[in-house]
Amino acid sequence: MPWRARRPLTTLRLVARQIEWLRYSSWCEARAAVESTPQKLEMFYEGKAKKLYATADPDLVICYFKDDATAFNAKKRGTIEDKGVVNNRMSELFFGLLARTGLKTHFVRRLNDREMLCKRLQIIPVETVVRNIVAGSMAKRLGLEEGRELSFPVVEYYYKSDPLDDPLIYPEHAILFGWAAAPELETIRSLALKVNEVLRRFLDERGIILVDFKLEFGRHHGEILLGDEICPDTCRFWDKASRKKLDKDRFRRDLGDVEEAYQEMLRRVED
Ligand code: AIR
Ligand code: ASP
Repeated sequence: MPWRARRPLTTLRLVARQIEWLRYSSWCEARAAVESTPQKLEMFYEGKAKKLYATADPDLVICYFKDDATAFNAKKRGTIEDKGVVNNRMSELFFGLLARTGLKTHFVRRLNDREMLCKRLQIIPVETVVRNIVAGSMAKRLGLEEGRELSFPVVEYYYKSDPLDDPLIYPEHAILFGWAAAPELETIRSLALKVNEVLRRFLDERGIILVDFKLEFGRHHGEILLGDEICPDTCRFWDKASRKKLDKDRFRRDLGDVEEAYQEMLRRVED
């Protein structure tokens, strides 16, 4: 009987198909697991506030946010409890906001409380500072009182060098010494001013004055992307009503309530 002869074959086929399906679904599960929690491989950089780890994908890195706090080129050291958690979450929110306005950043997604997945950048050794109000080193260098409003935002460049204490430079220096090409600096300047516009408006609606901030940029497959972090370590935030400082100046200047200021800023940004 032909049906009898075919029966075992059909069963075998079914079993084979089932095995194939099981293999495929476990492959899918494994792939999804890798995609959602990429493995941290070797740590290839440790800075003052962050550690960077390689992943199996050469284009992606995991950035771990520490609680360690330093100021004045690490001459002052300490810890700010849960700073890493606040900076990771706040950077996620700001990078997300910037992405929605078409600004490209290294941020891919937040993985957990202290880690985010980022595109691997070749960091340009020039720190870009945008200022809306006189404060910090600008007040000191020019003998001006902190708090004076600038009639237009000023973009400054600093050479990223610990042994030299990140000196202020002219953009020409960056071009001359090969730290960045002229068109790259043009892009950086216009991106920094756009970031200023977006963040300033967003923070103003939340009762915060964006006094100044520092950005770092890097190269990624021929494109300039915004890197690093955007948080109370890298920005000056003042409460609009009371002018209370809600950033790392509380740590730098021993003003107290450091942790509270970081948490308060996160609450305002999450609102
Ligand atoms: N900044 C500069 N280097 C490191 C950091 N975090 C930031 C400061 C401040 C701005 O750049 O947090 O928001 C200007 O700093 P300064 O010290 O030049 O006035
Ligand atoms: N974090 C840097 C340092 O340790 C600069 C600062 O934030 O003051 O010098």
